[in-house]
Amino acid sequence: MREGWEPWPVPTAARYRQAGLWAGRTVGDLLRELAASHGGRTALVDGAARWTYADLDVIADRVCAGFAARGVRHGDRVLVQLPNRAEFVHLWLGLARLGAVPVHAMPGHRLAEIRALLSTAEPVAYVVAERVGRVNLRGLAEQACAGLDRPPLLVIVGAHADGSGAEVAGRAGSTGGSTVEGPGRASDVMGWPALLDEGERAGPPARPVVGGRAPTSDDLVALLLSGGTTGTPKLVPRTHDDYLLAARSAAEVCGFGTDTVYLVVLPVGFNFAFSSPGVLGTLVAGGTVVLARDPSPTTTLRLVERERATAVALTPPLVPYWLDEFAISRPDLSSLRLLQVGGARIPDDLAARAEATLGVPVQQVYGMAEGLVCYTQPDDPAELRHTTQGRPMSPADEIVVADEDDRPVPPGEVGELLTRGPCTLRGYYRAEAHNRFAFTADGLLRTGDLVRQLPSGHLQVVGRVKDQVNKGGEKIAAVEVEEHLRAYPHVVDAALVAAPDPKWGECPVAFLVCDGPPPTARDVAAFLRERGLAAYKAPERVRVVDALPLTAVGKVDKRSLAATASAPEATMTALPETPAASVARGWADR
Ligand code: J2J
Repeated sequence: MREGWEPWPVPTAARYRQAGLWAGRTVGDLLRELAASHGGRTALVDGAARWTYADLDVIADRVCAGFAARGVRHGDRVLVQLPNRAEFVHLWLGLARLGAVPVHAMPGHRLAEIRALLSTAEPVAYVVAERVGRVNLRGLAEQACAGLDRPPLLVIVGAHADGSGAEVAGRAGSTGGSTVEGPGRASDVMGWPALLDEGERAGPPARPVVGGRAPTSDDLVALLLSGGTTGTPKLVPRTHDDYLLAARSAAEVCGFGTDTVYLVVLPVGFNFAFSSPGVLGTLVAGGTVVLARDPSPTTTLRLVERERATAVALTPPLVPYWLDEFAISRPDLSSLRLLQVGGARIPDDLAARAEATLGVPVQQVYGMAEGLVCYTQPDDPAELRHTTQGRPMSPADEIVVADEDDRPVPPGEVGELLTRGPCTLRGYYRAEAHNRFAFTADGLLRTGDLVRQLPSGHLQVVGRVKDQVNKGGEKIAAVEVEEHLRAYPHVVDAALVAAPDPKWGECPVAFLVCDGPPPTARDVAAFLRERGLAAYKAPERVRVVDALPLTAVGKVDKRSLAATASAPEATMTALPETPAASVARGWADR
């Protein structure tokens, strides 16, 4: 056990190294090599600004030295909440060089999620955008950190297109520093440009260490947010070795090279957009990453044309919007060679329609922050491309389709996917109790996904055993929302289930047991927002029931709830009388 996380068993790690899967290189080393071999090539584009590989190498040094000057050390965590802008990539590469570990928060996260991340990861710094759209993220960050015993250094990335953060530096004087008063200790605040200036003054780090050591390839390079099924978000530890393998294998599988131009439409901190092959896979291959600040189809299709993008990744709900926009504006997509779709299952007919309309092969990507990622191939037969979610990217990925006793089901039958491999974690970060049932005794991860494997090896994701709603790629842990719902006045009990939804694939529906006036969906959304929950987690509909139905073993029977979740409101006065429902009523009446 390393600090807070479980590495692979020593013989397994040795096997991965011997096989050359883990290359023994850090991201910092790789960036130096890339700067030497592709120095003058464009690596990153954000709006009108461009950075070469040589530029990125210099900036990574500066970021590394800037944080080191502020006392951030190897192994320290840094919470990151930034939209799609160049600073995310600069920061990530700089932290990798220092050996400090970015924790990927999403721009849509609010007080509840951020507080949970602060408490689990105990970051020493929190890099946050001044605002995203109309949301004041800086205010949120200050509020989240108020009262902490050891508040992190707040580093604010300004709202300006050039990232200058003028208002922060202006307010804070020449050093760019200030403090925020809270009930606990005060947070130090500085602007991103001031951090870079400090880094530049300190000079390139001969050894990027302050009392620590330089990172090695078996150290953590990032903590990713798991889709999760629990009340508190779980963090996935990724090492330099395993994350670079994921990016490299993905780049190979997807045919990425120096001529690749990858357009980032999904949030850059999402594992799909960052490493499948995403940002990291494009950089590993020596290609160009283009960040779309705005995910609207109008902007992104124009960017494909302007930057001659060759690959892009979308979640299923975005695809129809792309097709509509394409029909209207007819952009030139002749550069595009790959349209990746993943995060949730794309309807088979939509995958076929997207290919036919855009004239670009659709690649289905079924992956998880935990590590395993599967891809279909452009030269797979159409049937497999449109109806399956692909094959694991590395032959070293072990998969078992298992029954409830962890035994393999007969070929072609549906079971839970269990997996183990050179990119797949062996334990969530600081989550010992959870780890005991999230893995089998042999260290296989229980993915919670119900799959079927075809003779070709391709997987079809047909359902889920985990208690989660997948709203078009955004994962909602039912337990987390239910805890908040139970705090609503007069709500005695609550269950959140997935209902089919034409736009999102699934949407959350809440079943509430009330002992007073029941709330509407609108009341509930406002309440959850006040409690600091991200907006996408609010239930689309609220159903009021006398009691929650229970299964034979006394668990809430979510299956029977899901079956009624999309029924019209008028028919919902009572649930169908199942034996479990009557048991529930009996229990509730006691
Ligand atoms: C059905 N369900 C899918 C798909 C993910 C690449 C792509 C996606 C993610 C991701 C990722 C699905 N069809 N094509 O990290 O690197 C559901 C499954 C899975 C969960 C993981 C990547 N693609 N899913 O979505 O950690 O239920 O990662 O277990 O956010 O999303 O969610 P997450």
